[in-house]
Amino acid sequence: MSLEKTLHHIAVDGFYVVENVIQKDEAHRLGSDVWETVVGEKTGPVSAMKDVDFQAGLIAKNQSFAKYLAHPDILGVSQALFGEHVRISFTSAIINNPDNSRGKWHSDWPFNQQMAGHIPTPYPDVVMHLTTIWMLSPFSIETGGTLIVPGSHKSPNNPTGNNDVDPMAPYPTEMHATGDAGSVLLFDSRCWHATATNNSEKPRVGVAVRYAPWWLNLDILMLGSDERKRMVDETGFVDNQVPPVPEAVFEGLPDTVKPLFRHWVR
Ligand SMILES: O=C(O)CCC(=O)C(=O)O
Repeated sequence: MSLEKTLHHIAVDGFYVVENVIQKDEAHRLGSDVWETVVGEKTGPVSAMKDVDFQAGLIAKNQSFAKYLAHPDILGVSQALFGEHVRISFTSAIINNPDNSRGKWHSDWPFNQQMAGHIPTPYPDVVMHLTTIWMLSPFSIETGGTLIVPGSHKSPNNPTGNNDVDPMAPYPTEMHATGDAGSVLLFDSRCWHATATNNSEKPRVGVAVRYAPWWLNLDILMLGSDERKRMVDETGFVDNQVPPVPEAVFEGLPDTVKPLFRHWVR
């Protein structure tokens, strides 16, 4: 894979799938491990979406995939976009169970206009956050590979912001991001995307890892931060919440990965 090719596709199409980041059998093993962590510990509804199991801050509970987060094909792209001092903002397990419902078109934080912490529209045409979805089981049309609208990252708004696009309706140019287990979908977080229906008989296991430049304020995501008190607790608006990384978990991370999480240790 060439870094230039990935950067080219992210700039022009808004997304790209890098294959074989994790060896296929190992990716399947990690997928089972993540499934065990998320579904095995389930104590009640964990996602607003029917038949999607979700775990925010997965890294605090499961570190099996941690060493790959500094893989040069992925971290190299983040650093080319944001510079050396890149940080990870989210590690979310997303398990789409068979027959889950299709989700709404949205752009990720901080471009989702329904979250308290969002960049107001119209957005400047700048990459400010990189979403990666790690395929720990095959992503195909049948299993519900992420739906994406190519080129939508160039739009100054998205369907969370009343842009006259029905968030639930199929979009004419939509496509599925597909790849074998071990592939990684990368996209500019402005890119419109949605959960697809898993029409297979097995869970589709993904881990969404987002990379942020050092200058993007992530504190609203942290319970107890002043930004969260000011913008969420005191206003009644909502936003994602990312659990902290415990000190002991941080100490056990590979040295190449520690810099990506040290801002999140509590
Ligand atoms: O699971 C997917 O394919 C999409 C997940 C998604 O929309 C998100 O994490 O924002």
